[in-house]
Amino acid sequence: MSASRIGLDSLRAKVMSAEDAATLIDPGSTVGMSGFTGSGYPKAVPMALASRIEAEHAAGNPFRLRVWTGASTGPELDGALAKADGIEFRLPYNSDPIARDKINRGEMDYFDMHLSQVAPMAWQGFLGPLDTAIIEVSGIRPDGSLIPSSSVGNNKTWIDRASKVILEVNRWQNPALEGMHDIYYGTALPPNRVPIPLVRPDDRIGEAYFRCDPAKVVAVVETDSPDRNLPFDAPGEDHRAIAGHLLEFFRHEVARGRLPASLLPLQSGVGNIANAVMSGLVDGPFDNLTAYTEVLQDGMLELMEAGKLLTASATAFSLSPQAAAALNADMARFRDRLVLRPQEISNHPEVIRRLGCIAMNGMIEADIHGAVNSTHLMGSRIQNGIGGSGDFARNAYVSIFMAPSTAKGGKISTIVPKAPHVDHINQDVQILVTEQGLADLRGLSPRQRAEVIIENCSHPDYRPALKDYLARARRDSYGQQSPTLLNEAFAWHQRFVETGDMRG
Ligand code: 0RQ
Repeated sequence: MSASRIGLDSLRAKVMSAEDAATLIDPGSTVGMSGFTGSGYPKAVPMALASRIEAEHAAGNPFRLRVWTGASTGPELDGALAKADGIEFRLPYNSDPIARDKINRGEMDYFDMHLSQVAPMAWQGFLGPLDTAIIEVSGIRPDGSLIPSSSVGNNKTWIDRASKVILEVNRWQNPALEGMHDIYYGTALPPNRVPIPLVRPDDRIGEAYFRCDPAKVVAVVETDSPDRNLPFDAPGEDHRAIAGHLLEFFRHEVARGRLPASLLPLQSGVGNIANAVMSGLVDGPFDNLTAYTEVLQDGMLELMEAGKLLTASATAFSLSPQAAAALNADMARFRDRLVLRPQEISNHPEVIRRLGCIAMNGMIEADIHGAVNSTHLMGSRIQNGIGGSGDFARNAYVSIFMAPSTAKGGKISTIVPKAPHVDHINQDVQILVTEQGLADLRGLSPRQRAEVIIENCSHPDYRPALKDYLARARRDSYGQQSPTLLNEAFAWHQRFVETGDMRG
């Protein structure tokens, strides 16, 4: 690789192999990694670290780490370290299957937290000291400042808080990313906090680079490795139906004067439904859209290409290989319309509330009173984590959750009598959407909500049983604010655990 990506001589002198850099990390230490939904994560040092950990374990030496990230990363990080049994504790969001398995077997502790709260909690000292930051960047400037790569996440905080810093300079990242980032250095601890001066999604309030004291950098590793860009499935019939209901809802809200014709800044979760909604907007009647969100997926770039989306702010890209190639080929044109920020700002409750975001997130299940579970299967097994869904849901102008009405080939209803795990209380859930229809829960009591959710959102295979449950709960429940039959509330989940099917 050309040396031009490392513009500071004193850091060029610290270039070494990933294997040598991995020896600088002590067993039991806390490591803050870059990376957010498969982009911008370090790709070489974690793999070398995993090999070292395996060798230490083979020699009978314990070696496990506490790992902090932005959100999910890639198989070369979470997968490799979890496989080596090298992670004893992890935060804040994981979607790696090997790590998920370890967590669900009780072999790894996982602190699942709101993404906006990670950096403040680290600064407040609530998470303990941070020993080493391992950060992917796309370049080092002559003054030692760092050009971020395809995600920002918590990198600013890890670089500031860590005792030592290891940099991976990834030549695969497009040099034209330079200038797209907005790194805000104005946050503080109470009682010294001031308003975040961001009033439009595309406002730039910070700097294009990370500040970094070169004296803290103990190693620089050069890489040329792609982000883990996975293709999206083509939207299925259910996904298209959900998108259709949502677009109809937006039309209705605009017609009633409750949303402007260009809507409000969109936040869209990860996954196929979110992508299908974005694709639906391409053909929809809404123009001059904006996005204030966490990750930029293919659908957002399509909307931009179609001239519908003016600007978008996020903390990371999460693109298919085709979309990444299209972006890379045309980065200069996109650069002025895209902003990547630290996740404490992309997900900041104050900013989300001020902008009036339209939050659209996936869910595992909702109960008939409108509480939503985004994280746990059958009440106990983690799927991914709450991610940014809570940051956005509570503070949005409209908070929408969506899922197909059944999972696992119809053996699971995603509308249930009671959610055995709740991430979003009913006050944070305003709209529920399945392929069956949309339930507008704003202004409804729990008793009214139950009727609308069952009628509009549940699958016909489960609707009679839900109606029967509700009728009996209205007759026999201890109270009538949120009618519940305690001895039956989780019976469907129990049946699934025992028989593999919620249906009786
Ligand atoms: O299982 O993988 O074994 O087939 O859960 O479900 O249908 O693929 O849905 O990819 O949209 O994910 C809530 C997990 C939905 C996601 C969740 C099973 C199902 C499948 C995945 P398999 P799908 P999606 C900003 C917003 C939290 C974070 C968030 C998520 C697997 O949206 O992680 O919102 N959200 N962040 O079969 C048992 C049920 C089930 C079920 C689905 N009721 N019971 N299993 N499944 N429903 C972005 C970030 O924060 C980064």
